[in-house]
Amino acid sequence: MKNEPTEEQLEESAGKVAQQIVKFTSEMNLNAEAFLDLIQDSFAPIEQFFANYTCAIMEVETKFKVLNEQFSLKYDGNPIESIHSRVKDYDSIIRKVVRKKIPRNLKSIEENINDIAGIRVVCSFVDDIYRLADCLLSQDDIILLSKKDYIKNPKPTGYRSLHLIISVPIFLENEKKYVKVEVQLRTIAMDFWASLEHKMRYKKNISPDLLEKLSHELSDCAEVSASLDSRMQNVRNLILSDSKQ
Ligand code: 0O2
Repeated sequence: MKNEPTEEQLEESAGKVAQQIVKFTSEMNLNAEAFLDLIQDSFAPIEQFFANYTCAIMEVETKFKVLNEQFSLKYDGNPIESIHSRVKDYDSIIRKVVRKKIPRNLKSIEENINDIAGIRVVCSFVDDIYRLADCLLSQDDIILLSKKDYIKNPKPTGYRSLHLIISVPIFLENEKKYVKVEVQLRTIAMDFWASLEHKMRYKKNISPDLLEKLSHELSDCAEVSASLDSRMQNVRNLILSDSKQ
């Protein structure tokens, strides 16, 4: 484990940064106020960058909430159990930039990273996932950029979900801007599996042997949970067809 820096080391680093700032401001002939303005101006595009994704999440979340309300009138109950959203944090973006060897500027990050805005929609039944996805994609302001169906084609790990990368317009003070959002749609059972698997994958100090065994076990659990989804869907279909008679 990396050692935490001591108080003295932190003080020494802070001193060095302060010296650099003094050197920079005197070379550029900046007073303190001009320096603070410069910092603020440099952060403004980054703040706007993150704000755009927050707005896009609000747009898409509202669309799902409207669909949920509408479906509950037409069908039996609400199709959406929960919605979780997040804007990827700065550190995770930087890690992805390094891993994918993406040029380090905002334009390239915007173009190459698709999951800065992420929304996870957890549904009761598999049918609801496809119905909601179809309704969302039929809206005329939504552009579908890519679709990965890990329900029909699960990942080797056993992971199941429907992934959509969409582009959605947000209306800012003086412009309309399209922003990318990753939507993951899954059932409660798929979410249960993915959440636990995600937690365990990041557990450290697991021996390669145990890891191999666990990945088989987890993939098996995913099969069991998919079969549960399919049985619950059948039960629901029987109830629906009975109530139509
Ligand atoms: P986090 O912390 O959830 O955001 P990408 O790496 O995203 O550019 P790719 O391969 O197109 O490229 O992405 P993919 O595989 O379609 O989707 C990635 C996301 O799906 C992951 O995000 C996870 O949220 C989820 N996911 C994919 N495979 C698995 C899996 O085997 N187990 C679990 N638990 N989740 C999975 P991140 O960025 O990895 O993580």
